Amino acid sequence: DSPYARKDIKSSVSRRDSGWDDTSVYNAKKKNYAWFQAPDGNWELAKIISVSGNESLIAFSEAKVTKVQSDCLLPANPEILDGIDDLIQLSYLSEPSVLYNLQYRYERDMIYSKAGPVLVAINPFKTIPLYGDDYIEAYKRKEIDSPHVYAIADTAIREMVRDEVSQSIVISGESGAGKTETAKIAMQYLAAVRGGSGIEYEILKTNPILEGFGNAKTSRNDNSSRFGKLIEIHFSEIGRISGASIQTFLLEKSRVVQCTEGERSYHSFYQLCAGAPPSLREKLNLKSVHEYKYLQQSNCYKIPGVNDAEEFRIVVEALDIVHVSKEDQENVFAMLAAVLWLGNITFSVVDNNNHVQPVIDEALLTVAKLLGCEAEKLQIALSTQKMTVMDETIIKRLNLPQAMDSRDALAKSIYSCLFDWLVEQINKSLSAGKRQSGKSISILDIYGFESFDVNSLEQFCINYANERLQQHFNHHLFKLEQEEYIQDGIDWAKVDFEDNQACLSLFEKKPLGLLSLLDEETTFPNATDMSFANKLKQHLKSNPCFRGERGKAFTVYHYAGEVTYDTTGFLEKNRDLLHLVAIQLLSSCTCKLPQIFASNMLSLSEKPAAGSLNKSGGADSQKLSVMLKFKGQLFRLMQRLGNTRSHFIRCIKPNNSHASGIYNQQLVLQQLKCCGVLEVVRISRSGFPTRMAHQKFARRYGFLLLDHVASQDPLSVSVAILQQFDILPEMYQVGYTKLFFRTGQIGKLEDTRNRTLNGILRVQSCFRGHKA
Ligand code: AOV
Ligand code: MG
Repeated sequence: DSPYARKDIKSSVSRRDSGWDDTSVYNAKKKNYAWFQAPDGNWELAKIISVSGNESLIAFSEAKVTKVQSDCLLPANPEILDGIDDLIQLSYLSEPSVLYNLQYRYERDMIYSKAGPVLVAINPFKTIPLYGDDYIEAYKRKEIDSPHVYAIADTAIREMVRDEVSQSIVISGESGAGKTETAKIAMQYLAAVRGGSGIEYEILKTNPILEGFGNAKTSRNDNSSRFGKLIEIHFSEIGRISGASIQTFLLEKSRVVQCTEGERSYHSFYQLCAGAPPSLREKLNLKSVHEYKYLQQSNCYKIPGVNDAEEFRIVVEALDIVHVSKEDQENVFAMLAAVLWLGNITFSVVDNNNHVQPVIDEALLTVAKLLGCEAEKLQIALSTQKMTVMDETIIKRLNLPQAMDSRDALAKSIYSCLFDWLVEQINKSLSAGKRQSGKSISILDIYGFESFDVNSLEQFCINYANERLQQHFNHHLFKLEQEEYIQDGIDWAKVDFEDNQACLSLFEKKPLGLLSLLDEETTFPNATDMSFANKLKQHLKSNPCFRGERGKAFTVYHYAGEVTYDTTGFLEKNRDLLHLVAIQLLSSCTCKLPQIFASNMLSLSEKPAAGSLNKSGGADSQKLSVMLKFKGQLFRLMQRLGNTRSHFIRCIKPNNSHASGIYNQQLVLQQLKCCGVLEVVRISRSGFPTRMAHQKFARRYGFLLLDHVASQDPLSVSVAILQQFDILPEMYQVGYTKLFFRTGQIGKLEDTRNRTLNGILRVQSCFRGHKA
């Protein structure tokens, strides 16, 4: 009974541009304020001065008065709703009202808001006083109920204990939106409220390690995570943290050997060079960051406000805490140094066919020493390739570009194996307490949807993952909404929402989906990026989610928008081959880590299909393609999430300059669309999003009743109000505890209430004026 097999969800690939249908075109006569969209796309609040025919005279300020078509205006919400906690409670749901509400809150440092069940978090880019023990305590005791990561974590704990169901907190958003910080804030809450055994301290200390080895400065975030992460926190029978496990996804390997101007490679390299004590420097023959070619190419060595030496100390301390021995720590640093020195290895031409060999110099000798192998073997591994042709092994010599590739491939492999090994060590340490209740809370911090000028295999994988997560999001929220209606005993009218199944099928269909075609082409010896692109166009041209482009490109219509992928390098990246000679080299090393890496790589290798070695044109180590491996990980992830109750946090980046106090409407709007927030609000709108307890409703509007109501019980008063105001039966539902309204209904009541109150006040002040 897979949650992905639901049939009652409308399958559609149409994408609404705005996220709203336009049934609520504004009848300008009735309201004082409305939203007007300026030519630059930004929405502005305007006061309506007069309306004649289809034209309205509106004022933005005393000095700026304009005549516009009335149907260009959208209704503004009554002031009582300014900065309301939950977007769903807005009477008029529209893009401008959502944007305005979030901005209103953001400007007051209320960075968290709800969109129904989803928490929206806007990155403040400054320290705000919303965290720490006092806040944790207040949320724990439910003394505060404004939206917060703490509130989400608290709900997760309560529901886990109450319903004995594992929970998950799924955090998404684009680069720099605040996912990793949000994940840490959630972890802090869990540790503070449910700690006790000490293991929670270890869990928190995994952050500096993972960030040191897996984060880097990019143009969009000084501390950008270059991997996805799921941390599962286990609880004991009595609801205390008993251990944890971490799963990582798709570390960006290419950064180790190349990165663009102004960015940095992984923090770990700079930390080591800046912070290693003299004895270690000597052992590893460590130089300053400026001397390593891999680090030189981006011409960026420092991050403002970050002290790499101090960070090194923090990472070492964290490694101590998760029980990585001093000896192993030294092994880890030796691998970092080996990678840096590998980048400095140069080659010289040795024959008339342009074959090359590494120069025997400080770089080569240091790498050999750090790995624990003979310099000569390293030379061979970097300049030859073994091939099997017709059951015969042939040694092929490499030219300069090939040799440089093999050197870089070795550096990338060592680094990614090191990362995986560290995660494994952390997991060993964290699982010491072994879970007891079998219940857990998982926190997912994974890269959001990406669309750049040039999109490659990395974006292809990331966006595919997001497509899967979006489906989980849709199905989950749909179910939650349904449950709330059923719980309060009201009619459940099916809501219709966009499903991204068609796009997922484009990826996953066998044998003619994007993933299958990619893997098939990857194993063909003579395939090129061009032949791959042509194959896609040939088989998928009639798929509504696909469009072939000129040359080597193709476009996918993702739920979050169109992305054009450039297939250049797709096949090579997907193969991700490390030559057998290199693996053999590592396994022959005397140092511990290279040996472990080699055996891990070999066990990952799949036995090639019969004969495929002959065809593989030099590929001498066949293993699972990057895409296949990722797909497997993703399926296991979705399965795990499927067994939990999910809570969603959508992080939003308010501007691209990492500055506090700047709110760029268009940027926020685009992200709200991408992460499905607008869609959640829209779904709720097609249901009954405004909810008010009978009591509150009776209290708030009861005084407007013209006729006396016999019974004073809240339900009778409520029904009388509904009748007096002619609220149509299809506009509301009466539940056991609450009244459920369609959007806009409370707005009407609220307007009448305000007018009446203003009237009363006027009468009172007249009266007072008279007396005086
Ligand atoms: P990301 O995880 O979403 O990006 P981060 O969590 O690294 O983004 O946040 C980026 C930066 O924003 C942080 O380094 C902080 O300076 C700031 N920030 C985020 N959240 C808060 C907060 N609640 N309070 C104060 N500052 C905050 V990436 O990993 O790049 O996708 O791959
Ligand atoms: Mg991050």
